[in-house]
Amino acid sequence: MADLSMEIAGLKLKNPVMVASGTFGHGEEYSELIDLRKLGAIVTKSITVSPREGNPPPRIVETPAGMLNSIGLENDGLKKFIEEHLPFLAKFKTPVIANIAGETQKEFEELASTLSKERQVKALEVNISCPNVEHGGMQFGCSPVGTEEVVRAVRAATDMPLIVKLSPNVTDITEIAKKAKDSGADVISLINTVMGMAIDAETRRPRINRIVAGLSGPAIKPIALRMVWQVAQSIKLPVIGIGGIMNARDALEFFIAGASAVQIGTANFVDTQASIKTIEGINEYLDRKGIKDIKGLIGTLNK
Ligand code: RRO
Repeated sequence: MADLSMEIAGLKLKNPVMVASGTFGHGEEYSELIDLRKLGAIVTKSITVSPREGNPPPRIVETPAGMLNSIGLENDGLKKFIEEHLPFLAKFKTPVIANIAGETQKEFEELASTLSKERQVKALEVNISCPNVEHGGMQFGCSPVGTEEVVRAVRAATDMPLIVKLSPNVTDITEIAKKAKDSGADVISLINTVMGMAIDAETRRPRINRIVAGLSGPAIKPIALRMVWQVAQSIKLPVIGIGGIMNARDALEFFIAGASAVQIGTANFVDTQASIKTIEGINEYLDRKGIKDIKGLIGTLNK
């Protein structure tokens, strides 16, 4: 078997396959369906300082080759995460990456400094790319100034590996990635969802209550792959590839494009075993190709 272990900015992973934020809750439900110990890391649903109910329904709809969501950051808040969800996740010894979302710079600081004190949290993923909220989210991640503001604040509040998750809803992704790096990011993860919408022609009503929502799934994979490649070419930071990865073959494309790890998101809703099958499929491919270490595949696009 090939070596799948990976170290990204000090974050040690037994394999480079994570489950993506927002598609795995805090692992409780999935723990009955898959062996969480086999995962490279678990990225939590975004955590906010206060609990949030999220947006009114309907807030999820299936689309050709994907889905739209407008959850609106529903979560139990920071306190409950630390008191209830984190102790549960800690039992599995799989690294926990806490995804954090603030409406303001101050909230990001509070989330980062509080979670940094938790031994079980091994890294932070800074969500500056949620498309479904009035304040914060994508507003930060779609401007170099907003990106700098948040990343600097979080960097000052933590020594943990800092992953910054970018939005694809920008003209030049490399400009935002560079700004995140210069502001203190250790790792860039991309992409969050692509803004989209769906209409029911019979009723002429939007299929999602908030009308505009975030598109994920296979439909966005070529966009994600292109952006991962561009960012990996333009800055010297590890990149985590996210966007429509359904199986090992998709994941391998991201490694070849320059990703050091991948996250499985929407695929979890289609097949609860998708992440485990992806790990197995990567192993099979490496063995078949005679590649002894996954690191030997990263950024090896034949042009
Ligand atoms: O909760 C959401 O609506 C949501 C978030 Br925080 C995000 O980062 N990306 C997304 O598609 N939905």
